[in-house]
Amino acid sequence: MKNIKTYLEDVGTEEALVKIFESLTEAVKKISVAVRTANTGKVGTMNSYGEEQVALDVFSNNIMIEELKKNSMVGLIASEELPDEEKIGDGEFALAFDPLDGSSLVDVNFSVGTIVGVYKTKSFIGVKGDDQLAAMAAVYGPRTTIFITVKKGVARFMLNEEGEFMLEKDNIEIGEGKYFAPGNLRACADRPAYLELVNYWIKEKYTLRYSGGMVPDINHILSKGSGIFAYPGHKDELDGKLRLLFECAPMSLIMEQAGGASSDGKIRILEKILLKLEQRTPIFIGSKEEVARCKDTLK
Ligand code: P6P
Repeated sequence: MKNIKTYLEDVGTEEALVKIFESLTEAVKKISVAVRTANTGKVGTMNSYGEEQVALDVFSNNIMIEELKKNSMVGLIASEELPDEEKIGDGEFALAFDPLDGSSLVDVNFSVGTIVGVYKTKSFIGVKGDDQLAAMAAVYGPRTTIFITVKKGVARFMLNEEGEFMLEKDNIEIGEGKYFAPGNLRACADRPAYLELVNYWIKEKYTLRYSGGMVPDINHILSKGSGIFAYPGHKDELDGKLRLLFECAPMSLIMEQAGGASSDGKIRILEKILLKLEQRTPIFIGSKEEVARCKDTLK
């Protein structure tokens, strides 16, 4: 069984990027412990979206930054929990991350995740998801697993008792199948086309797999090899809720590298140019035919 370092070297990853993943996996291990033990009380602070931060958001963000500061390959970071991008070193790599996506789900003991996109850039403004060199999505569930892509396919690793992430499956392929994760169902109230789409999946007897956590919900698609995750906008939030830089771009790179698709309903998520750090986007991500169905029904 391969660990991450062996896998990355075997697919010909540049040494500097291997070192980046060493820091990321260290951070994920520490966040995994924190999720299981730390308090989830509110800290009375707000992130730049006006969302109250819970102790775990801040704690996970600090863990990530602490690990990345030790890595000479890292230069710029941006976090969903920080108001702006920050230069933390002189390295050539820039990392954008959501350190604990779905943190509000921890106190009901649902699975949550960490999402990271890796770039080489002096600023995130103006980048697009296709510029990413790598992406990672960690899931803190009954097991701690991570999906990784360095744009040579997608592999899944599981944290073992020795604290090592071991390869479970590589060359992950997304086909077609009947799982659906219809987010923002509230939008059905003012978007008849979304109601039509959800009704299609129901009438065709698709299996519902929706937890309210983007990472575990998309992890389900990647692990089962098919399905669709949708989070459309609606009249009060035309661009939906999910962030392009911190959530949608990394997850879309992983999905496309696994042979799936990811769209905002019109264009590929990975083509969208970042105009502001907090930019949100609707997202339809998963099996190619399902993403096409979303685009056709909602256009
Ligand atoms: P809603 C979690 O808060 C999150 O950011 C994503 O992980 C998840 O897909 C989405 O929001 C869920 O949003 O509107 O269903 O609570």
